Amino acid sequence: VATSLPFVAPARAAQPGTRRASGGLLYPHESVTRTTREIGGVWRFRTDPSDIGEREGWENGLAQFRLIPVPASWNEIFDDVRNYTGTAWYETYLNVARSLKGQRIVLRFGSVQYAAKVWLNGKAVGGHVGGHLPFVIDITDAVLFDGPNRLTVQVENKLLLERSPAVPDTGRFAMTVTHYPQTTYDFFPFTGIHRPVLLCTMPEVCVDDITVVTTLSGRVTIDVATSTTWTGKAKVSAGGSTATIAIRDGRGSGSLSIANPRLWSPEDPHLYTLSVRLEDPALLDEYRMKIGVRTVAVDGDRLLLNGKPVFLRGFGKHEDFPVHGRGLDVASIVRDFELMKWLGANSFRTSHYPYSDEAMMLADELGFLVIDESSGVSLVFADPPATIEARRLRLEDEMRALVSRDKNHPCVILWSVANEPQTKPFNTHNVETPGAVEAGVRFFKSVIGLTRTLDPTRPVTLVGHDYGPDEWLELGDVICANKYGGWYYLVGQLDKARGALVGAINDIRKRMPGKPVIITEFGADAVAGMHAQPAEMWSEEYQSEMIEMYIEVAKTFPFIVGTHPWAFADFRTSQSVTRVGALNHKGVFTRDRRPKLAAHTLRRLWKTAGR
Ligand code: GCB
Repeated sequence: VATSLPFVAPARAAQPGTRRASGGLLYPHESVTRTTREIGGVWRFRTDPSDIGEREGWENGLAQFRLIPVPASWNEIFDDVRNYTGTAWYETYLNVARSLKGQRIVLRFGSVQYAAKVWLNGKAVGGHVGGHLPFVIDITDAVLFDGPNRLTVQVENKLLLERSPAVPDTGRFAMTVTHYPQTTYDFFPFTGIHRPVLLCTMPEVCVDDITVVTTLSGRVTIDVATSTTWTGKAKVSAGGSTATIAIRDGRGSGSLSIANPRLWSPEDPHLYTLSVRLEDPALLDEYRMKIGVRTVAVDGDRLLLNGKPVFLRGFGKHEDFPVHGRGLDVASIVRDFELMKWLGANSFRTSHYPYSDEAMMLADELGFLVIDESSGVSLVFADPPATIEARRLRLEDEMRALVSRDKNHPCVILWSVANEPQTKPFNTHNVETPGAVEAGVRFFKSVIGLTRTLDPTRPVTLVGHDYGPDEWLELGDVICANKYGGWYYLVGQLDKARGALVGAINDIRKRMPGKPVIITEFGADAVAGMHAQPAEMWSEEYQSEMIEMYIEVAKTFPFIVGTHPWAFADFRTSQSVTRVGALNHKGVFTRDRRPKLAAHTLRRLWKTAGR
């Protein structure tokens, strides 16, 4: 499949030695020196299935279009593009106030799935490849102050082998296609501008990146990078404590001490406001963000928050909402957190890709512990070495961006670099590929090693099958395993599944001793309203009994530090013979967030026993 190459064409040439490309993906909070405005609402939209738009100059104005909401997935909005993941164009017009002249002006896209090219007034200003994480484009020199600016975004989401998530080449996969659209992962390949597009202004010399590390005594270490190779002083303050950090050539480090800190935890998610002010001596820039004082560590087979063992009750989720698709829906996110609180959950995993800034900020505020996962899903180590290598480079880039964006969130307690990597091709589940295990070991050693270097303060994991391979699972600090006995095997036999589960857990322990274990997935599909006595597959009773059984068994093993039923809510996936209504029905809530029997069961278990 032909695809256009990514390009990054900065509108403003970097001034050698003074200005550097924005490395930080910090959320662009407003302050007395900064503004942030959402360029949302209804945009113009046109599909480009034959990729003729660039040749025809669609960046100079869309001749034909229909109207589309931003953010949202186009697949949930228009029937004719329900399964379309190719190229499409978005266009909107914006005015920029003259009073902002002299400021640095950037566009920050929260997530465009999958590749984006951006024009302002017909001029290429930048682009990005990879969904789920933000990118920033400097448009200072491209903005017009005397009339509307035309903003054009080309979005393209071809399902390709080397992308993340990866889709196997159709030649190999077509023989056994069971999913339409063709994906090997079990969620719908939603497409569009999925998160807010922000127009942000800030002073030319401004805070570009901050890294905060806290200790239990209240010491807050702060690394600051500025947008230019500036030398001067940064005043930092939080929790009534202040300090001055010397910035030399755009970088500086220092610390402050918060006396008697109120530690961040699910029970008391206390946040302090950190302010970083660049002064010359007049105020140049102020950046403010919320921080939590807390530590996380793995000690033997325990997971520690603030030095005390913690148990994760929660879910694997999806960013998947009726009508919005994967598009940001703040009301639904707040509702989801409310429902998780109602159940007594204290955590979730961002399966199977990084979630929105907005979700992460709410998790900080509401005290959810987050396993922050990359989009490394469907990694197959039977693929050609060149493909595997391309994926490694891509995933490492993603981890750099993910850590850059999320490193200061107290909610993030564990990085997950992948979900269920495979040794075998998807269409030949019984064929072992020689060298696949070793290829995976090299791959994960590299990705996990890099992640530990990027963030030495948090443990790292990869989420695998309980059957391994062990060589991969044991590379992480925590063993995360997904288990489906009683559903995909031992079909309909909960009694046997219980015995198998006990055996499997003992086995994991024997094979990979001394590490904490989280069961990151288990569950059964239940079509809401389907009932059976005795419990049978697809009924609410079967799902409820299965989830209760897994939780009861897991409780008896002290080295299990978390159980995450799969999934929080039903979610869209490709059409297949196993997915009724193109939905995965393993949600304990329906897609429109009505509780199934299992939700009430979880509430009883989690509210009373706490595990
Ligand atoms: C898994 C995957 C998840 C699927 C789930 C299922 O192991 O990690 O993405 O949705 O199984 O329901 O089959």
